[in-house]
Amino acid sequence: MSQDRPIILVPGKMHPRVLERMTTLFDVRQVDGPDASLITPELAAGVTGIATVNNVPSSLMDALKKLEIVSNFGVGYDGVDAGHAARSGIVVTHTPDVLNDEVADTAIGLLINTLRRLPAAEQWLRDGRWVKDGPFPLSPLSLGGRQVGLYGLGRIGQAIARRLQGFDLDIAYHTRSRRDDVPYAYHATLLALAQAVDTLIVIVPGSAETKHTVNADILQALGPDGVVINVGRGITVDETALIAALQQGVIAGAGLDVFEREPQVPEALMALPQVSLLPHVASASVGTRNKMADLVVDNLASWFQNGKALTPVAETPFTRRAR
Ligand code: NAP
Ligand code: 8YV
Repeated sequence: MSQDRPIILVPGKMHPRVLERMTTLFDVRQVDGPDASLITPELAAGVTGIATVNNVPSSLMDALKKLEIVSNFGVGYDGVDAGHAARSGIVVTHTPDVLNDEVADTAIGLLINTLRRLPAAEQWLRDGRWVKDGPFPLSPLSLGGRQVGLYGLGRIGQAIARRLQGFDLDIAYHTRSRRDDVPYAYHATLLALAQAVDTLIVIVPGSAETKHTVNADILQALGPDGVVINVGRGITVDETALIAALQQGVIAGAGLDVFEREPQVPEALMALPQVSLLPHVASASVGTRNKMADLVVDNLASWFQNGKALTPVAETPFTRRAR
């Protein structure tokens, strides 16, 4: 083991560019998962940083006596116990902004796919049904004239809203704090937003506060033309209530990139033709994932070289000296 290089633990899978770049800067150690029982005495005494894909429980932090920094691959860090990190003087970093455009573009694509059933139309063509059976059935829904509500209007929510403006759609939003820098209608509650719109785009973080907030009442409020698009976190939408609402025609459709128990997707959702499903790919282009990978490594490098993380999460704003 090198005495000079910080020891960075990778507990589980990691983007290859992160591993490749880290190898030139750090002493990199890999274990199968974020399990404290996998930590040897040597790791416990030596590891000062972690690179993770959104999975570091407090037990792993506690097992690493010299841990200073957790660098998360992803802007959402609901799988990292940032509260515990803050109390323990450990900085947590994430990858904001570099993925805004990719995720916003995917949200718009998923919205249109859901409304116009374009994946099913392509499958119709590929299956030879255009030749055999004639034109694909008309889509019951379209984008024009929709009232769109954004649940979340942060970095990505605003990028989605800017794109929606290009479609001449009415845009409203719900967040805890009203923004004074946007022209969209604000609703102080999610229910008020759902009553005012027919299309709800979910782009809030997954948290105890947002868990299952898109529930039966919210779906009822969206109404029979209602469509839910979720590109935030699966936990925010009550999947059981969503399936029931779709089966019973309480709402008209849903487009989901994220799920409650990934990679498991309920059979009942897959059986519904008015649903468009993606395997958590909103940021998943080579270029955007490379930018995220670089930010994971740059945060670690900046912390150990300059004592300051580039993009710490709000809970852990401290520098290396003041922690
Ligand atoms: P952000 O800039 O922090 O924005 C979060 C927004 O959610 C803010 O407008 C915030 O406003 C609002 N919010 C947070 N908690 C809320 C609550 N309890 N009730 C109502 N509004 C709430 O985050 P971002 O960069 O836009 O990313 C948002 C999330 O998208 C990430 O945390 C991640 O989970 C998800 N994401 C998913 C993918 C994917 O691959 N599908 C990719 C990237 C990100 P207030 O603080 O004023 O409430
Ligand atoms: C993740 C995401 O990076 O950034 C987020 O919050 O959800 C994605 O971009 C992806 O889940 C990593 O595999």
